[in-house]
Amino acid sequence: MPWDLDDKDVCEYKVDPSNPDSIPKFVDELPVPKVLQPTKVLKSGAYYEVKMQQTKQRLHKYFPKTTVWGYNGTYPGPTIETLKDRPVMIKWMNFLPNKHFLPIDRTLHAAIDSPEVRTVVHLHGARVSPDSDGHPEAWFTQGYRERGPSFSREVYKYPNNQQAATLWYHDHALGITRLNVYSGLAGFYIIRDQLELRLNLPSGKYEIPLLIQDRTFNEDGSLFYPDGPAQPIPGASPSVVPIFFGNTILVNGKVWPYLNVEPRKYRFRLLNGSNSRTYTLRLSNGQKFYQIGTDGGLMETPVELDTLTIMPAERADVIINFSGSKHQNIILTNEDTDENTRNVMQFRVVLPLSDKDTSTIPETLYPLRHLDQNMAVKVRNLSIDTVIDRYGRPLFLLNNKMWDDPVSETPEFGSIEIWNLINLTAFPHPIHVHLVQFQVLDRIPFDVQHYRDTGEIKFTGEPVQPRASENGWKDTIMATPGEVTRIIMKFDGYTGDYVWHCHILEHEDYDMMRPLRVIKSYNT
Ligand SMILES: [Cu+2]
Repeated sequence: MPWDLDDKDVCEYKVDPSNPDSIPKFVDELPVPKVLQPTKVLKSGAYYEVKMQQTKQRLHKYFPKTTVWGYNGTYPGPTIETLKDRPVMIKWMNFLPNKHFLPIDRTLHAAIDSPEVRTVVHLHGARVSPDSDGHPEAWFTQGYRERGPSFSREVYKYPNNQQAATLWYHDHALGITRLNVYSGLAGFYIIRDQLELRLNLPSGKYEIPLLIQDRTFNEDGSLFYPDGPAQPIPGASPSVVPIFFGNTILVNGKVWPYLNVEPRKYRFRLLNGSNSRTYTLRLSNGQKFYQIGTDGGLMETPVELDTLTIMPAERADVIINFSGSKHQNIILTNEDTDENTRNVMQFRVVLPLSDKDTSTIPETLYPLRHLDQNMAVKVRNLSIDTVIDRYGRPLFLLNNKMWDDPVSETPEFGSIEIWNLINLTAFPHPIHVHLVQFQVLDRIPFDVQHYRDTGEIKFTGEPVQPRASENGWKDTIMATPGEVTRIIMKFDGYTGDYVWHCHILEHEDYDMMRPLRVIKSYNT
């Protein structure tokens, strides 16, 4: 066994990383990613240099070290923090090896004839110009030696001209995003503003980001990712899989960690950074918690919840009050039939209260300007469907189009549009639109067969209001099966080429992603 023999703890348990039943839970303390300091502070803003590097990290106390990819050599990457309207510039640099350690499907776009290891960084939820958005074809290799067709700059500019929010940065390279993110390329990016700072929310060591991800390991502790479906695909090996669920849950890069907390309020910025898995979270002692923010920032008012569902790439800002739970061990659970993935992490309310908790859960948080349906100049019907590809594999498509079909979503700059996400498949997809934050109008049940036959929407029931946890600015939304999920957004900020896609990374890579081009308004 390739254990690190210098680690005294190693032989205490017979741990097989590939078998989650053998992995003791809650033996590692939750790591909190470090906040990155700028390389230099210029008049024009803070300038950072971030290197993507391969490294080895101990993801569980009783695991050998695991090879991962990290920003500045850490998984998750360091947290970048800024104030609203204070520009940030980041030179993203690729120092990764030339070979990927996960299986590449050469039948996918860009994976056919491009260099194997290519990267590009997308700041998810940010309003940025197209050349800093991390277009999937703006990839680059080590030292920028090779560059994708959309590559235009080494240093990305983030104006942060948007309200305080939990954003995250992650890899977005065409055809291999699922592998690059799974390898570890993800981190938090937090925008703060004066309005939020005045709210007296739990802060400092009482404000903690939680990146939740599922992984599967090989026996030697290395990351396992399937090289194809159980039934091999002739002509496509390795092959992308239609969905991937890991059997082990990590938070901030540790397997099933624990966190010692004081009996007081804490603010947690939850991010589902998993490839495919959706979590329905709950506290094992049944206590309620308060959601204060969605993807795009703080909500109008806090929402009291006992469960919270988040799909890949969705964020939820929550406050948990441990003041009535002294000496309890509380598990953050996930609704699941599997005994292992039913656990996410543990809170131990064992620390003494170090000071009086003066933080609050304000009754009102942040003004929310509701977008008016009557102001929409366009309604787009956009189907979500699946076909069978030439290898017999399922292929999920937006509006029945492939990634490289001509652009069809071309909103005018400054215009408001309603998008009808018409899900004809049997399960939900998290749909993400770049550049904008949108609002959910409702979900309306419709006749799937009728739509297939005629291309027309026939509603079969009353509109269902968005869940309480979705009442705010969103950039990623669950498009539920058998329903038309209606979202409304204003295409503000920039013109140019962006994308919209499913955030199940296995879908995004094959081919559930479409160009989005914001065009100049004809009226100006
Ligand atoms: Cu999908």
